[in-house]
Amino acid sequence: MYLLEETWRWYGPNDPVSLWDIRQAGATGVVTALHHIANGEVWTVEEIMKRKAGVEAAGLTWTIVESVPVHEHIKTQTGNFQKYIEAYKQSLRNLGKCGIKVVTYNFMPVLDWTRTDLAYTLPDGSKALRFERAAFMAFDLFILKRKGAEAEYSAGDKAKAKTRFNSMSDDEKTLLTRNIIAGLPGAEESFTVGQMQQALDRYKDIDADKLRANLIYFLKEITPAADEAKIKLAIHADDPPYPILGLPRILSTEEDFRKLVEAVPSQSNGLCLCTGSFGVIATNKLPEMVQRLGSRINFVHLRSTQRDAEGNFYEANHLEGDMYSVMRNLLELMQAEKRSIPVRPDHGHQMLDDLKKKTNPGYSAIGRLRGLAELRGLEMGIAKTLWNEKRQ
Ligand code: DNO
Repeated sequence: MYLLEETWRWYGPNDPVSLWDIRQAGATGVVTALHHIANGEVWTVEEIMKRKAGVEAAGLTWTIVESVPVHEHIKTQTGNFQKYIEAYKQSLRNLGKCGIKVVTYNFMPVLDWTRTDLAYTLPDGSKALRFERAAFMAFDLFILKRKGAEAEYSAGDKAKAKTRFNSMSDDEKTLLTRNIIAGLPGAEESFTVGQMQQALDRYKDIDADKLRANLIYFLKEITPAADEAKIKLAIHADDPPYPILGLPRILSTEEDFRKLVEAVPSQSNGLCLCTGSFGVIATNKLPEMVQRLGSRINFVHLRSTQRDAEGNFYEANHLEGDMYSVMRNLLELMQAEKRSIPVRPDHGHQMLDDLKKKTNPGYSAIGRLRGLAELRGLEMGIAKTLWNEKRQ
């Protein structure tokens, strides 16, 4: 029987969560990246092997990278973008030589994932990540004072943003700004307010169609290298999956992903199905996406987002939402395709002893341990019921 490959994201030797912690959580695979290598530089075989040896010394495996960052020049097709594409191909070849099987990446302009609140207290006292639309609009209109922002919001939204802005203390404004632009764990870029406007300006003539065309160009260039290196690519969904700061979005729905596959059918062109990111849009039906996207799913992030009609969301416990059906469909897919699919518990709550520690937002140990344990139990319950199989 094919079961999920349980993995865990690790930020490298500086991560407060150690490889042994990961092993004790019961994961077998580590998902990591060479964060010390500048965006756009080639990952050498030597550096990859060094990291791999470290992971293996703790009895774990490293077959998934999250992420090899895509340089902003590739997304905008400006400057020396072709040089960065060549470097990307070389990194893929080198990763392939070292036994890496999956490379995760994203094509979000300027910012990787975005939240307004990294310590949203839940009724049980644990802390979750949250995106609050009014706070985000307040940042956009009154802190960043983005060019053109005024014209993009309705009068009602502007009023909400103003009220929210006026309710914040100076410290809260500073914290909000830092949460949005200083880069969350794993983010490839980090900005000051001044630099942020410049970064946004680079997209002033790039709409969603143009950004998608640039992504397709990039995929046409790199998929032959990925195929040759036996690497599967896994593009991550936009997070949040709607436009922010006037920037275009191109991977927020199943349809968005289909467009990429139609343009670049190569088998290495695949998806990182992030249930948390896609789950923010009510019309993204996650269990059906598992069934329909099937062989294109190269990696899965499992978490659950609780959204409301305003566009706010927070990260709930892992099993909330319809995680049962997602899990059941993943199990069915794995049996049909005779392969094990790697998953990781995404963004745990900061809880218990971790509340006293400095942790990477979303990536503290205990919350993810809870998430992984619950997901493993759910998987075993379904496997035992439907196939009379259980995890050893
Ligand atoms: C956030 C992560 C993202 C993801 C990248 C993939 O927690 O899911 O940072 O790693 O978008 O390139």
